[in-house]
Amino acid sequence: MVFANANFPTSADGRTYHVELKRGEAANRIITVGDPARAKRLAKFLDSTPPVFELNSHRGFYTATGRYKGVPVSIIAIGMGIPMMDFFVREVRAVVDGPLCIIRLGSCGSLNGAKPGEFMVPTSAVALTRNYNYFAPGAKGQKPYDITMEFPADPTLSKIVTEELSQVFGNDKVHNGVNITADSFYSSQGRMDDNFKDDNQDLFEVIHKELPSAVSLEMETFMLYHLAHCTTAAPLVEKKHQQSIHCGASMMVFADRVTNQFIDHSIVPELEEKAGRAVFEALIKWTPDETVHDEHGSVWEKLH
Ligand code: R1P
Ligand code: URA
Repeated sequence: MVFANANFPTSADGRTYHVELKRGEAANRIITVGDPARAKRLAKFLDSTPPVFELNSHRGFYTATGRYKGVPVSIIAIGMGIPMMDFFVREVRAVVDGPLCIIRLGSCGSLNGAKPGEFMVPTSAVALTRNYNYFAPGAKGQKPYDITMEFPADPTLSKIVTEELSQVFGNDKVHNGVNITADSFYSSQGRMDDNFKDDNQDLFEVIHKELPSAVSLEMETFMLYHLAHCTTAAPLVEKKHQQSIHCGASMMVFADRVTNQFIDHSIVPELEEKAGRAVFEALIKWTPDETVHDEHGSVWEKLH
């Protein structure tokens, strides 16, 4: 395939380089997940008409677009880590007109005593990254890990997601607070690994001291909140410097990092389905205040 424009590679028919979506294949409302199996589980809840559009990109992104209770939505599985969130948000932003509402349904570790099977809805997120310079030959006077400042979720969206999950699972099972997005499942989440020099034995103490309101650890939410904060006007909007991405996140607790308990994976499919329904309900409650992508010629167009 030939891609024009090294700055933002795009194929002749308008597909982006990694996510491979073109205009009319991603809706303004999106649920993003890590695991493609989770995405396929949620895609089953889409209306039967129009038929669900599915696309597997050569770089491992999976998209399903259709309607949920008549409202156009996409589910996009991105895999794991900060760069995958960056690819997804930028490439989808490039092919959708109007504002975007993106809600992540992920998994995480808890720091606040929340048990496996409970939920986090982070009101803000920081990134916690390995300071590579600290580990360089001859390096001195550095800290092994860095923590960024907080970037907020859309407060209205977080409230709706919290309410919808609470209705299904109960108020006491849904937690709000600051999420930490780490650049490793291992070193920068404080997991010990004798095969590497990680110098992370006191990482939880540092977190408790510098960020006492931290409740969860995972690997993508910060980048979603950060890019939403940094986005400029939507392509159809004339005003400049106006954020065009509204974002929120919800994560199932898979690991209790206080007691070291890990989720029994046999309960995950049902948990994901119930949570998925709740997140769909939140997503369709979002009301855009600007024109959304034209349905004419899109994969969610209702052909009569
Ligand atoms: C690690 O196991 C993965 O699980 C979490 C982390 O953020 C990371 O991507 O989220 P997902 O279940 O959405 O992938
Ligand atoms: N995902 C993470 O990134 N960390 C955990 O502990 C569990 C899920």
